[in-house]
Amino acid sequence: MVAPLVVCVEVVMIMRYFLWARAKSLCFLFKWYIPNLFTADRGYYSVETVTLLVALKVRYRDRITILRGNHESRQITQVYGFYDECLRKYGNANVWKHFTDLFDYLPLTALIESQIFCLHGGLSPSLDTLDNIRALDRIQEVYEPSYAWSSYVLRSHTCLLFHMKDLCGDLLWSDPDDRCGWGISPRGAGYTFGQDIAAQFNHTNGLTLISRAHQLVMEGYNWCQEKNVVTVFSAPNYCYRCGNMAAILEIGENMEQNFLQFDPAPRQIEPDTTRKTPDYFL
Ligand SMILES: [Mn+2]
Repeated sequence: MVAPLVVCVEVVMIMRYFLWARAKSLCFLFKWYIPNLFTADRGYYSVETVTLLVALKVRYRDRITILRGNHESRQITQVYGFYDECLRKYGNANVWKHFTDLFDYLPLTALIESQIFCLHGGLSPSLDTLDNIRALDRIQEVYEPSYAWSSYVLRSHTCLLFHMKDLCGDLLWSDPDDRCGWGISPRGAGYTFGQDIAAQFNHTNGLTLISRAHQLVMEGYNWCQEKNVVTVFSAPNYCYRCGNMAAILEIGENMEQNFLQFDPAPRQIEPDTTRKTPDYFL
């Protein structure tokens, strides 16, 4: 990726409040636009959001990069709303099937000017270098949390297929943590990694920053691990009730970083749905 560009994450509801109105100018104002990554779940308009993003990708394929997130899988979308929404709006699961097939082809990571490493979740103890990540066979379903525990045990000695699946999943599920080193993630998938891990990864790969999503942050963005990692979250008032601000990250021509924060648009009439908001908030 070449700067200038915009990094935008977790746009589950952004289309309704922001992207829909601003998409055209975003596309034209900035050379690249990176949803990093949208979550195709948990909004009333997930199918419209993902349709718009894919349409924009088709129209401006060199200017938009869409990365895969932990919700872009068959299992997770069946739990958190995307499957039900497709069924409700189209009367069958075809649209859901086509989108989830498409998700298998989304890249897991992106690199801006060889300096900023973008991905949804975080690092993996088995992937020390960018070349390790490039070598992954990523075109496949990624694991879901319940599976991850068993695969954690299996990882050391069983088949390569499981191993690959796990490594792709780590990139979508892991989180930074205050504790040093690697830790078991409370999510039941991926790992937690400390500042020492992030600093070492950045040093080894000649990076200045890891830009990731995956965790709600009240200001829309949050620096951590001595500025080795930034979390960017672009869905205001997440799940229609978290009260958080959202942010996107502009990267200028000289790699200068500027966060743009925004609130949700005023609520209009909610669609007629009885969908229950899931407990899972991360
Ligand atoms: Mn996530």
